Amino acid sequence: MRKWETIATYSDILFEFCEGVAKITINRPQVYNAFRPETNIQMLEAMEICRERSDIDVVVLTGIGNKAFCSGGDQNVKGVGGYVGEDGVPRLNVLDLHKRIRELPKPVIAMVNGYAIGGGHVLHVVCDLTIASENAIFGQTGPKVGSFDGGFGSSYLARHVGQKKAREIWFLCQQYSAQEAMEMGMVNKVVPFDQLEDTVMEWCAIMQQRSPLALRMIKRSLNAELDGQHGLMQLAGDATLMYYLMEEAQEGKQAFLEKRAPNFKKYPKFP
Ligand code: 1HA
Repeated sequence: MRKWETIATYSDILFEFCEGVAKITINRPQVYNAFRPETNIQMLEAMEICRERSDIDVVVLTGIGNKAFCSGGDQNVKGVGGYVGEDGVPRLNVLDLHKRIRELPKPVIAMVNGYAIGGGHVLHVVCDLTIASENAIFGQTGPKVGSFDGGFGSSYLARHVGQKKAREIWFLCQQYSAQEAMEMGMVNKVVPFDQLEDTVMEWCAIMQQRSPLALRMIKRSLNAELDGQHGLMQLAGDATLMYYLMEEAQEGKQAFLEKRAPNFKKYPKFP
């Protein structure tokens, strides 16, 4: 039996840790795990903790129960200009979460346990990997309910399934089985519901044996191809990080502090 320890307690999510894996579970079963602004604020905070804690190798995003991963924005609080939080302010702050998932220098797996619909579908799309249970159902609803996500929810989706299929998904707003979603290329693996978490944890354990810096650079590189200057900035930031780990960079700082000219000649130049 796997023992999940609570990392922090929130009203809308569970945030737990086990064997180097952090699990963020949307915990709003009464609305099929739809999110409201507070849900996103809490997920953003949890993601920041995942970034900072070096004992967290992989992050898993899921929904509570066996009905829904996430059904998108909570239609009960959809106001004019966004989803209205307890502070009365309308927000579209799930977009901040998309950026955070992509920027996290660690793999993020969507563990899709039921409906991934609307903004909930976009959430699995932005994760690095998606493992779904056989009962999972995928689809967009925007044009049916008065919304659209022209960001990662469409352009990145098209990278997974191709332009024609992405247009079909958005224009028709139909639902797709887990098997269909896998055949389209937006799901990595489909398993029976009772094997979902075990499979996700097996994939996490495999990635935990890989070089974390190599995984980080691969994630950054795959993002950079699509994310323009922002993606290049993230990749370049990690190049700087690696340079700082080298003696050659230390020599520059050391020479400055010792008020002498730096001697960079002693370091190898590769062809
Ligand atoms: O497009 C964006 C954004 C774009 C740009 C920037 C930011 C964005 C942020 C968000 C979004 C969006 O997410 S738009 C799309 C919003 N979501 C939806 O349109 C999905 C609405 N839900 C459904 O289509 C269906 O409920 C379902 C396909 C997920 C499940 O259908 P089913 O099995 O028939 O169950 P159903 O009875 O409809 O739902 C179960 C319960 O969950 C219902 O509550 P109950 O009557 O039992 O009290 C239902 O009202 C509730 N529920 C489901 N989804 C939502 C919801 N309540 C509020 N909001 C929901 N999204």
